[in-house]
Amino acid sequence: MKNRASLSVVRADITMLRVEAIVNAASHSLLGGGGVDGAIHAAAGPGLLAECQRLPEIEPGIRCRTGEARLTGGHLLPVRAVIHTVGPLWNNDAPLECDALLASCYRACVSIAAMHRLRSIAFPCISTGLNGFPQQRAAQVAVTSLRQALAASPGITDIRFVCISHADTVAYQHLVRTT
Ligand code: AR6
Repeated sequence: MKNRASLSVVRADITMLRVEAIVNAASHSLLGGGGVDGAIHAAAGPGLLAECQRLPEIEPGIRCRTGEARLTGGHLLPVRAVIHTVGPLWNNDAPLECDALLASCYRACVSIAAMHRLRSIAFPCISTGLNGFPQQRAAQVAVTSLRQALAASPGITDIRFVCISHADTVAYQHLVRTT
């Protein structure tokens, strides 16, 4: 099946975007943290934290495993949904395992978005902040895994890569053109 989703790159604060869903680079507890997670919880307000607390724990303190995704409402954000995914911590000794877990995050986000008929999704550069994943490598995994996942999800028409840094913006623009 062919998906003609447009992949674009935007340099912005993800909490300002008007799309149907934004992706959060969350922690296992889904109860907030630093980086983009902190920004999303701050902008969404306490209703988001309360909804996350109601999501079932798989194990004590763990609501989402690395490479998986969970969906909540957008609360005070201008979006219908927030897709929370837990990216891998970069490990120099296991780069391919890290790549696979990061690819799994992108696939899981597309899958849950398709299930809820969300057509436009904005992604941050998952794992490249506090989790320490090398930026260029993460960008390559993001674009490749999304292109593959989108092929099976024709309802998703608009993907935005949201970058904070100039370096990420340039890297994604190049990869979106060439991958
Ligand atoms: N809009 C878009 N991108 C942002 C924003 C924003 N408002 N704020 C930061 N970024 P990080 P991770 C970028 O650290 O590496 C948290 O504590 C940032 O520049 O947010 O996956 C969680 O609770 C970087 O490029 O996420 C987890 O425990 C990218 O978002 C852990 O950190 C990801 O950086 C997740 O770490």
